[in-house]
Amino acid sequence: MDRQLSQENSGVGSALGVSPEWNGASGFSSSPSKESLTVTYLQAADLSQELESDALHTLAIIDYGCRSAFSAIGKSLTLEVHLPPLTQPPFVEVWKSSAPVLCDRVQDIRLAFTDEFVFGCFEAVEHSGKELDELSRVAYERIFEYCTRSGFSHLLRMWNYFPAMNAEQDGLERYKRFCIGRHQAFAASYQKFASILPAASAVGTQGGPFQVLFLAGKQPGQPLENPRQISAYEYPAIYGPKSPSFARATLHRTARGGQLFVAGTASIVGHATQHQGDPAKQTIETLTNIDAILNRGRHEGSELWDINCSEGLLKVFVRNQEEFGVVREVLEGHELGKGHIQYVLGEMCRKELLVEIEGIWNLASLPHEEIHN
Ligand code: 3EB
Repeated sequence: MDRQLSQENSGVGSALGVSPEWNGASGFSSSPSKESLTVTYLQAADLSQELESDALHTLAIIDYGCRSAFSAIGKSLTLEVHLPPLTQPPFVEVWKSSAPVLCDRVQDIRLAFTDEFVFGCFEAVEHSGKELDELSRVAYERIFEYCTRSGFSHLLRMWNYFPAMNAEQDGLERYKRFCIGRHQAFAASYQKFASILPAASAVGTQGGPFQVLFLAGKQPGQPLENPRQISAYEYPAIYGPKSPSFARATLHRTARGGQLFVAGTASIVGHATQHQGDPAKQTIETLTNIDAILNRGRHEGSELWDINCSEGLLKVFVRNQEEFGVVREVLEGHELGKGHIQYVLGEMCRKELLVEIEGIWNLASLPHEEIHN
């Protein structure tokens, strides 16, 4: 059995977000969210028991291809993403809030929301004849429109999933078309949008619809960049006609401290792919990039944040099933590999990239004298 899942079973630190040491340290420069969010990985078989036994309210349940029967639930957003888990038994990802949840549907967006947060998913089956730049522009425009009208104005995290990411569509790679549409929507809706971009992941699925998942809130998050990497929104045009619109991480403050949402991170330094053909070295480079982002997070703003790198919730996207073992071995030998980890099969946006890792880390506010570097 998978090591992380057996930890879940024994109830050891299964929830990310509620930690007894966090007792509402304050001193935020902008209003923190009052609710807390928690994210966990569960075995699908344990889902119903876990949901009943918990005082928290379930916002969203994301099923990575194990097709468990969710029909009984209905009080939260349930999503199926076609990224096959690489370990058994299959897992589901559960987002919870301390506040009650309601569900809704607006055009092609399914939603679950609380007073302060919304988790949503734009979903559309692709039709031949309609190019991906058009579909991604429409998806982003609808999401922005919903967020503006509903008052959940601040995007905190986004995930983009669609099949055949590296295949060409009318002479241009589908990922590049996706980036064009997303860029058009951001540019049309927000002036100087770099300062409001959320952390994101973009991963090629094994089939299924085009999906854009999003978490938005009533309070803004703080976008962070990685000093080892050029901001994706400033990538040169060799990677596509329009640059990818996302931040390397979003720092989100809550009454308990907060969370750092780290975007899909790969073996890229500056803007160049490193270690072509070497999954082990790509994994190490990716972890070095994540370490650099966590260090940025620790010193963000006037606050000093305590982030325990070995307590993250990580999702690892692996391009080739046969390289999964190598990727896992490297990660498990690293401090970041002590967190809760799930591995899924997925395609990265550049053909040379073999692995991408995203994660969520809790933040606790530290008094200034506790920082030594
Ligand atoms: C990169 O750093 C790797 O287009 O939304 C990672 C996360 C990547 C998100 C996106 C792309 C995206 O450029 C690829």
